[in-house]
Amino acid sequence: VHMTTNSTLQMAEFDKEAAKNASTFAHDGFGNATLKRLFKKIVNIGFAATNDSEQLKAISNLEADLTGIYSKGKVCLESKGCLQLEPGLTDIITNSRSYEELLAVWKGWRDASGKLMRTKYTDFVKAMNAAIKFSGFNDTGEYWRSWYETPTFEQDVRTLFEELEPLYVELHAYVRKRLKEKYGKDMFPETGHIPAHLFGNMWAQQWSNIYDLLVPFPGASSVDITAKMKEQNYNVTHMYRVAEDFFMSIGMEKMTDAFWQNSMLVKPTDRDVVCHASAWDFYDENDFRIKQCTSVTEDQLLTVHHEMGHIVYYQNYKHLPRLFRRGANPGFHEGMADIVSLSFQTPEHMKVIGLLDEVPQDSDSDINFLLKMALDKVAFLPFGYLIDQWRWSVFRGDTNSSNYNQHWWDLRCRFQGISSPVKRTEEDFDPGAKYHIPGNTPYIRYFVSFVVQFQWHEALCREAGNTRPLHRCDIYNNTNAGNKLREMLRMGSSKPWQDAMEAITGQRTMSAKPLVNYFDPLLKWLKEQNKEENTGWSASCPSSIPTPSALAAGSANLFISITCFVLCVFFAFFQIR
Ligand code: KAW
Ligand code: ZN
Repeated sequence: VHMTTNSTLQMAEFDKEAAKNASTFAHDGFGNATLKRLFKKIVNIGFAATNDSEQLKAISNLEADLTGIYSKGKVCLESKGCLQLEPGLTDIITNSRSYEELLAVWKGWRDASGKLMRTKYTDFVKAMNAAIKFSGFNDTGEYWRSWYETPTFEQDVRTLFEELEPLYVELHAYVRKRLKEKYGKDMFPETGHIPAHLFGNMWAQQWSNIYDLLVPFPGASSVDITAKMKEQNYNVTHMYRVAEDFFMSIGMEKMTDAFWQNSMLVKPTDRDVVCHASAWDFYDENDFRIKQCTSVTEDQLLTVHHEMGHIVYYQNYKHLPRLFRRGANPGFHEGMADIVSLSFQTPEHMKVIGLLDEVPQDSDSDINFLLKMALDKVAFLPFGYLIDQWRWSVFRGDTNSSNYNQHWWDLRCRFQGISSPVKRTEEDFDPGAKYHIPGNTPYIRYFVSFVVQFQWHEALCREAGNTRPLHRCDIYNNTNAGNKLREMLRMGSSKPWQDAMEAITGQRTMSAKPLVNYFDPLLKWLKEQNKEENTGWSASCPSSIPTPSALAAGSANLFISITCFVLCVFFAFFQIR
């Protein structure tokens, strides 16, 4: 979380002082495991360990500059004037179905954000790597990974990803088939990649906004939540009340008065702010806040639940010493933030809150629903995996400013099976167009979250005595499930995450199985749909890009040919006469 450079330096002074005091104790030999763990955290001060305060200043200033560029970014379009990412550009990417308009916004955002960050980001990496050496880490990536307290962490996430890949590949093939029907085969490279700007999302990370183009059974039930929300005059406050009601129904505390007074729930009109949603703990057991430029859409309603999930974690571990007031690991905080989304989106729950009139019971509607969920939860997996593959490689020095963008697209092509719709070079810096790069927020936590949230959902539904299939389970109103969840939350980071995992699931490891089980009926259906398809894509990016100008050139050629033909016929006619 960003702070002013002055407060960063003051915090570093405090951390250093505390670490110095703590190291006068032989804490490695402490018999009390919790106390020992606390001391370990006191002495592990990250970047603050550097002996060069200029380095810390540089880190803090560069981060402020980078997020500043991101939050000031504007794209000017002939038809719509100048727009910021939220809500203007996001609205177009979400709703436009014009290849060229989408392309203008996609490229425009990258020109207005990432492209301006390249030198600063290079300096940023240098400064962080230099500072973190003082804490005994080889590079910043190694430091970030240490938060997972698992020596095999890199290998573990790779294994999880490989278990999930077959499901993603089937989803990808189905979506590609349907998008070709919509935009024309000509617009797709031969290599099997899908152009990155067609997914209803600026980063192609979640695809549910183009559900309307992909509905498996148009005749069966599916809902347009955004439309329903507008119809029912949802406003921003109501969205937060709906989320609060869910958490309270499973026995969690209500939001504090300070939350309602101090949060920033709508975008201010008088200044540029960082609109990317976040949740803040002010460490006084009462002042918790959300910062979000909330608008009335389905995506935003889910983000409201996500951010409030972070707050509920804060509320449950507020009794612990400050250094234990964290997630069991960063993936756990994000998992907690998303756990409710699995119940909330079920047709059963949509009916309860009045966003759906009738709960469908037929299998066609079930496939519709599972596809919608997969467009968020499965489509995200390679994206969630690859962001820090890129960053770890940068921190390690395997990737540097001469191949930043090249390596980025290598990963995007290889893992997501998507390709850039226009030529990219090392003048561009496309990683910077995603908030977490300038914001310096690690990303593997979201991959971990998307795996563990299904493990927890399965365990909580068992606790709730659910008898429906996993994807139709809603833990709303179930305090047994809530109590189980609380057992984990209230541990904060006072125990290794394996203990927290055990408290809720009875197991001590991450597992891809619950996610795979959840989507099993959909996987069968997708395989059937893809029987005639060449699933998959080449490992490397396409070497040439089909572009609208090629298409325009194509139609220009056609125009010339037709004109020539007409003229020829015309002259031939006169010749004959
Ligand atoms: C996502 C996207 C859409 C729908 C659901 C989703 N679930 C997860 C994602 C991915 C990711 C994204 O948008 O790419 N989600 C977010 O970035 C949500 C923002 C956040 O809540 O995770 C926020 C990010 C952040 C971190 C630090 C400073 C500023 C923003 N994280 C937190 O607020 C937070 C709170 C407590 C502990 C740790 C992080
Ligand atoms: Zn989050």
